[in-house]
Amino acid sequence: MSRLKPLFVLIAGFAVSGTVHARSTVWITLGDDAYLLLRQISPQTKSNESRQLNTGIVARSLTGQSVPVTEKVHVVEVDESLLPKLSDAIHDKRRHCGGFIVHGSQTEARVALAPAPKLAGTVAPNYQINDQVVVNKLLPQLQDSNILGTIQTLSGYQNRFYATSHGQAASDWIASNWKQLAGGRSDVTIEQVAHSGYPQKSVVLTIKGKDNAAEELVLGAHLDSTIGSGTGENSRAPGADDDASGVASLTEVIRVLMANNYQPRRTIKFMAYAAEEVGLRGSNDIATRHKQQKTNVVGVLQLDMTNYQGNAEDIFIYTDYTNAAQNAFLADLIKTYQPALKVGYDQCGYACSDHASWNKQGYVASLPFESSFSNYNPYIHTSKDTLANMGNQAQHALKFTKLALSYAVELGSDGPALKAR
Ligand code: IPO
Ligand code: ZN
Repeated sequence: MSRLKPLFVLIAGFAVSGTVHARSTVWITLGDDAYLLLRQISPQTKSNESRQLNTGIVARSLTGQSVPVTEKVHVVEVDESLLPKLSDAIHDKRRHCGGFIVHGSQTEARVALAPAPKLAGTVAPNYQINDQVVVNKLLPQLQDSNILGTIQTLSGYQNRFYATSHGQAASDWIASNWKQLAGGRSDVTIEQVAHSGYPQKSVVLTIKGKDNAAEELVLGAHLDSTIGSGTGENSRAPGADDDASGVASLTEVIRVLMANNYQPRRTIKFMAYAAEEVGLRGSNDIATRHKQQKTNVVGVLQLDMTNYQGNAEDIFIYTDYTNAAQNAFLADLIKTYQPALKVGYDQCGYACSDHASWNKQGYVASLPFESSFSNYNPYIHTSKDTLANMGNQAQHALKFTKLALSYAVELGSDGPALKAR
């Protein structure tokens, strides 16, 4: 063969020797802290645009004026293969906060920089605490042993990663478990929501409201788990705290509501989101669809990590990318129904969990969390995120389970929020 190969052979050789894997890129939004980490990982990746976003926190200036706290948020087109490394860097040594959101397009990512306005005509619900009879009857029925059992089952899967067969199996198990708890009630449906681009489905249990069904409540947790970059079919990612604890906490609330045939006036949705670890994808998809359908969600509660007590305080209410009025309501619920508990406050940055998907759409959302930012479970995103490393107990998670039940009944039992005059 002459030294110079005829062109067609070269092309053929190229074609035969292996297809060129087109780099698949995705559009993400992320806070400045995470963006600087991304630049270290991939110096050639540049911000497409950025904007100072309101975090929802109001600070006091020296002259006593209230000043909104903002965070610089970027839109970036990034090679999808870099995202696990970015997630590792954000969680490494817990020095960084926040995360990133994967969007379906550049347009959707750009829209995220200007958080959607609240739905026209919707007003904050009445945060009065006036269902003590029902709540005090149900609270003692919540059992930490049941929460422990669910965490055991979910962390028993090899992993619950969004792209593996185990991740699909875990979603199927949650759906069948919630179906069993629903016991055939005609006003309760369980569905698995398919998402495009990956096999793991989110699970949604809906209790249709009696006479105020148009107003909805959402209580969520994420069902996927990860050990960061390199997670694959055979990786061991138990995710006992992150976030089997959240799913188990919600499952125990469902069990007690069903066992007592509780019928809310508002519609209540319990959601186990897929693919939170890879850019809040499941909750972003679901929250976007709710906004597109103009669904009147009056409140969202996110439980992501509820079982590792890192501080003396019991429940930390996160104040960025959440709603201040609903956060105050959570503090009231704890004071009323769990008066011995201590409450702390902290911030975790842009897109640190699924509540951010709802906040971005203009919905009221809150994140009660296991600890302060600097003291959360050091084992998450490793094969050591196990029950054993949380003392083989679910006492801490029980506090969040009680908070979630009181939230669901106090807001679920109300008639229509008074329309703005
Ligand atoms: C997470 C959430 C808030 C805080 I403060 C620290 C850590 C966990 C979240 N980033 C995650 O990985 N959820 O799966
Ligand atoms: Zn996580």
